[in-house]
Amino acid sequence: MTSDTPRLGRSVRPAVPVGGPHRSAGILHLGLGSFHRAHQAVYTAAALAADGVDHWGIVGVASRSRNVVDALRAQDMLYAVAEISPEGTTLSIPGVHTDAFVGNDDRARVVRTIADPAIRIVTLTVTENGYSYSPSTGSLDVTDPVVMSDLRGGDPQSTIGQLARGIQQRAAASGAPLTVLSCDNLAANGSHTRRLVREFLQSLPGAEASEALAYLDAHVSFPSSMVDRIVPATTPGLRERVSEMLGARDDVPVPAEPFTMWAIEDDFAAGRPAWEAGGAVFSNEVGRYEDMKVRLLNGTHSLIAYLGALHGAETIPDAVGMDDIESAARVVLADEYHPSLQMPSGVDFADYERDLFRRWDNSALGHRTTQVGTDGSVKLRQRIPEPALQALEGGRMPHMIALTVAGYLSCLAPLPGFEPGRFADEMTDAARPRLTEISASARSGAEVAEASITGLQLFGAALAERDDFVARVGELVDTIARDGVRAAIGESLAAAEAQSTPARREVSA
Ligand code: CS2
Repeated sequence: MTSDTPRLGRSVRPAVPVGGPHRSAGILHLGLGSFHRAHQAVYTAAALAADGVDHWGIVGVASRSRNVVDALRAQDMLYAVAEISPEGTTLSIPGVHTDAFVGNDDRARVVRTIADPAIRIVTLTVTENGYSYSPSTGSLDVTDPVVMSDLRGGDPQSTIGQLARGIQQRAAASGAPLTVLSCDNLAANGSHTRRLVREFLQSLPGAEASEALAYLDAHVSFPSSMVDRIVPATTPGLRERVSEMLGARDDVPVPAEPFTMWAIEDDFAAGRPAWEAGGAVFSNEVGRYEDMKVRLLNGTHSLIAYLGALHGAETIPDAVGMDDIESAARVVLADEYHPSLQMPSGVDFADYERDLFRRWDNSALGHRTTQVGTDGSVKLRQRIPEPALQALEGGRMPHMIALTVAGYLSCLAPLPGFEPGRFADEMTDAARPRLTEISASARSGAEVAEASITGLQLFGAALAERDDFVARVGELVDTIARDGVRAAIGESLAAAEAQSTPARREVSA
């Protein structure tokens, strides 16, 4: 790229075809991060190209950061998606966004846009962290200062507050039907979002919200969806490479793996784009898709990330390339996550597993262990409690899930004297300050496990009561600090093997 390379825009002709332009926006998207731009935007581009109807452009809202918004505006709302595999990189430019703004800078506009009858779908990728719910109860966290302030009035800052206030305004103005579509890795993300918005409205004083509640129940649908595509963070190197390939400067390209999947409940109150044109599956088994993905992919991903970081692995392919981590990943996936779920009809476990290992092996993608390990307190809350509890109730210790939690705690709440390394140090997490406090005074793994799993109920109330699980995690935290992560993996694999029934051992032999 040279200094006279033109900026990407509709008047320059980049080396790949450009979608759109689309003028009307039927969709408001909250959470203009990389995932949305490499997933939903790509499906929307395929839908619009297939049916040629121009009423589903997307207005994107970034919660705080100006970077993406400013760059998109300077590039006529265009950016490239770089599909990266060891075989090479291919680019596409979805071109489906009609506008973008920063929600925190104009909170009233977020509410107003949700109320605008021209908007018929509000989609969300605000991360597991963005739903303002209490991990121990699953209900709206009314003790969160942001939620408290949003409930008092004024322009709301939380996503749930914005949805509730927007729905309230919409009910009072047009009363036009609306769909709210969560695209985050939360189990039952549709009904979960509905519940939180309802709880917000119900917490308003007096009869302020009764009209909105009636409207919500009658005219707003909350389909669940399962989203899947590995999207690492954008690096300066990628910017340079994409700009060279395009012959135009793109400041905000997004990298993504070739694989992509979207399963959606077909419950749209006011129509939808033909996302199936991009390969989306409309299904009444979305719950099964979600459990499959959140446990098999995300749950195992967490194990790979924490053990990998402790092993000094910078990327997921580096981590899963280590024999003992690969074995641990295979055991957690097949013996602890798989038995906890029912696969969706037509999806074969062996094929899905094979695909996962191929995807994690994609060394060209540069997906970092730090990125997957970030926000573990909210992510693990979605991934581990159900399968762990099911195993425990069946009389089996989920050794590899316990090892995942021990890995997480060793990264975020290391015992005094234990150095988890820089990839762990770089993981950010809302629970970090509380975990740091715990680790500062802890004398044993048991104390760390007890204070976090039982005391903070980091993984919900039910797991907090499983003393056997808490004790096992504590032992593994000690082993990691004393003998290293290799020893803990070896010990866990041996314990898992010893626990498997003779029949099972015969089958796998
Ligand atoms: C990952 C996910 O960061 C994480 O926790 O497990 O972001 C994962 O890459 C995506 O869910 C894949 O669809």
